[in-house]
Amino acid sequence: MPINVTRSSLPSLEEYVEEIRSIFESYRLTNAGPIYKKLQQQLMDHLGVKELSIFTNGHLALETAIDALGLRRDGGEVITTPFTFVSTVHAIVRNGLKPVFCDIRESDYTMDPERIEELITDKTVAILPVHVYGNVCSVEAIAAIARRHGLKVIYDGAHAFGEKVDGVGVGNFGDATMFSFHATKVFNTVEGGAVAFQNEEYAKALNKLKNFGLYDGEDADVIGGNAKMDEFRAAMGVCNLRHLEEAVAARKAVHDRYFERLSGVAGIHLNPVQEGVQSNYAYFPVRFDPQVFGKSRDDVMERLREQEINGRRYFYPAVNDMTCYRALKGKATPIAHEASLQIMCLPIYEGLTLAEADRICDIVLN
Ligand code: T4K
Repeated sequence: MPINVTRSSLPSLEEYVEEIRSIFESYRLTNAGPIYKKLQQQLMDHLGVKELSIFTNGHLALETAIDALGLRRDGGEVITTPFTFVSTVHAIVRNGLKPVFCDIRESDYTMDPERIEELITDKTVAILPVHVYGNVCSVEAIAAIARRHGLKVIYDGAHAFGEKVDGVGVGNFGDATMFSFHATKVFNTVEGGAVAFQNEEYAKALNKLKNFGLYDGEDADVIGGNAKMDEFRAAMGVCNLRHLEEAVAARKAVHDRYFERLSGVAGIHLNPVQEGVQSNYAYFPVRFDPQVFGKSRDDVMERLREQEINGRRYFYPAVNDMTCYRALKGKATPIAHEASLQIMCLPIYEGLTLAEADRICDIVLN
C-alpha cells in the first residue's frame, strides 16, 4: 500500500450503519433533517462557537459566506493570500469580486498584517486570510486594520478545525470563518463544511443563500444556490466526531516523531505549533532550502515517491501563479512564491505508524 499525504478517518462500518438506520426508517434524506441538526449542535459545542451553519462542502460554505455579507459589488476588492488552496480565491472571484494578493510571513505562512494596509484602496470591501496548515493568522492585528478601514473579515479556516487560541475557538474571530470537512481533513463528513459567525441576522442570509434564497419555504427574496448537507454525510460527521480526540492524538504522535527526527537539520525548516494554539496537527509542512540542504523539495519528493510515499506540494503553484490568475497577479509576493517552491507536506494521519514515520525521515535524511 502506498503511503499518501493523508488517509481519511472512518468509523467502523457497523457504527456508521447504526447511525444511518433512522434514515431508512424515516425516509428523511436531506433538507436540515434530524441528523444534520444533531451534528450542527455537536459541532457548535466542539468548536466553542455560538452560531454555525453546515454545508455540503467547504468551498460552497466560503462562497456563500462572502455572498451573505453583502459584499458583491462591481469592482469590489478583497485582500487575500496567494499561499492557499485555489478554492479560497475562486470563492472571491465567483462572487464577482477581485482578489488582491498580499504576501505572507516567513514564520508561519499566514498573511503578513504589515503588508495589508498598503493594498487597501477605496474599492476594498474585505480581507480574507487563511489559517494555512492550521497556523492561526494574526487575528488581533487584522481586526484592528479592518476596524480602521471599515472592512469585513472572513477567515478561511479549512485547516483549522477545532483549534483554540488561548482557549478561544478559532471560529470566533472575524465576521465569519469557514471550516472544511473534506475527506482529507482532520474531521470529515466525506465532503462538507461549515461557516461559524457571531451575528444572528447573518444566519438568516446564510441559510437562505444555501437553500435557493427561499425565506418561507415557497417564496425567494434573494438568488440563492443549493449547498445543503444531507443526512448521510451528517451521520458520518456524528461518527467521526466521537473519535476525533484519538485521531488528533495519533497525529500528534507522528508530528512529534517528525520533529524529533528532522529538527536541527541544516536547510530543513519545520513548522512549530504556535504559542497559545491548541493544534489539530492537520498538516506537516517541511521547507527545504536547496542551497543549504543540498537537495530541492522536488528532489526529496521524488526519492520518497520511488518508495511509494506520496508527500504533496501544498501549495504549488501559488494561486497568483496559476493560469487563471496570472492576469490578476498585481504586486509581487516573493515570500509566497518561494514557499510554493520549497514546501512539501509529509504524510500525517491517524493510521500512520511511528515506524513508517521513521522510514520517511530516514529517506529524507539520506
Ligand atoms: N480552502 C482551503 C485552504 C482548502 O485547503 C480547501 C480544501 C478549501 C478551501 C475547500 O474546501 P472543500 O470544498 O474541499 O471542503 C485536497 C482536497 O480535495 C481539498 O479539500 C483540500 N483543501 C486540498 C488542500 O486538498 P487533493 O487534490 O490534494 O486531494 P487528493 O484526492 O489528491 O487526496 C490527497 C490524498 O488524500 C490522497 O492521496 C489519498 C487521501 N484521500 C483522498 C480522498 C479523496 C483519502 O484517504 N480519501 C479520500 O476520499 O485536494
